Amino acid sequence: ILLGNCRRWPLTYSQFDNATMATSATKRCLSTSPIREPSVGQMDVGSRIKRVSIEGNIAVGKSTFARLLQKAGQDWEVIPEPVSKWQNVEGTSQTSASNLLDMMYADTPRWSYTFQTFSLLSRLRTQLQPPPAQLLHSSDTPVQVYERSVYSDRYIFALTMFQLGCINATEWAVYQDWHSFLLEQFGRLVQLEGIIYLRAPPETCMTRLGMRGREEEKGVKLDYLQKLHSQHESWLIDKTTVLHSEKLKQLPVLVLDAGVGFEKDPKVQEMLITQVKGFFKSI
Ligand code: UDP
Ligand code: D5M
Ligand code: MG
Repeated sequence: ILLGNCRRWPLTYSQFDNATMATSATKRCLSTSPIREPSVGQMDVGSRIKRVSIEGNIAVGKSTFARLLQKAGQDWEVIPEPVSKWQNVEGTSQTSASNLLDMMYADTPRWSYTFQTFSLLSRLRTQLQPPPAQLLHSSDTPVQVYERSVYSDRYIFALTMFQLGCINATEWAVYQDWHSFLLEQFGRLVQLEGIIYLRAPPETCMTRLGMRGREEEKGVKLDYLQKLHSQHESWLIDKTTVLHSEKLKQLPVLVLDAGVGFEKDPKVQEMLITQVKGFFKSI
């Protein structure tokens, strides 16, 4: 309702938007195999590796920036958001596949809570995967960079859906209970060392969203992007969002100006990548 009301079915399912992102990381985050228990060796590796998420509004340019970052070095692995998994939820022997992203935008109050359960599951699965051996061999200071995180799920989207009335009070209470429980259980395996915040005016994001033309997002309104922008500002700039963990409050945040178009400007790209490299060293 708040995001538009457009039922379209069936859809063609798009894959990740660029073949360069179809790395082993992509394959691992799309995998439906069960979460592997980390071995003692992996726990040691876990303490050497740094984890960072790229946060920002819809269509601000996270995936574009992630691709540039991946091309700029070997010391990090960039892991895209599993959007295609949300667009193609595997069916069972009795049911066919479905597009949960489309369902969520078409009937937001009905599907928001379900979307949050699946989104968190897929992000947890991604964040729990051990780094590829190649990354550990090629770098003394390896970094895993995620497009969004289990934290933006909760403090940006789920919270916004609750505030807009698309998740009711009971769903919100249940969500927070199991979100906190899961993060307590997985502890430092999913903890981040830093956040990169790609920041741009919601109007710029709206223009970029239109240019990208993702079918499911056709009904998204500027109001929604403005609300998500305020939510990012409260969490990452003003620090007024009530968070479940003190450690999360203290996380270093690198704010990058994504309002300046960087996609086709090598100078701006270089400036942004230099800031990121400095940030990786500092955390
Ligand atoms: N884009 C742009 N200028 C930029 C960065 C991105 O025009 O400096 C475009 C990009 O080509 C895409 C759209 O903005 O069509 C959204 O980018 P992306 O998918 O990277 O955004 P995300 O949703 O991942 O933040
Ligand atoms: O984000 C991909 C798309 O998925 C975009 O339409 C926002 C939506 N998204 C991502 N996570 C969530 C949660 N947790 N709830 C609701 N909607 C979500 P993009 O910014 O294009 O990379
Ligand atoms: Mg993206």
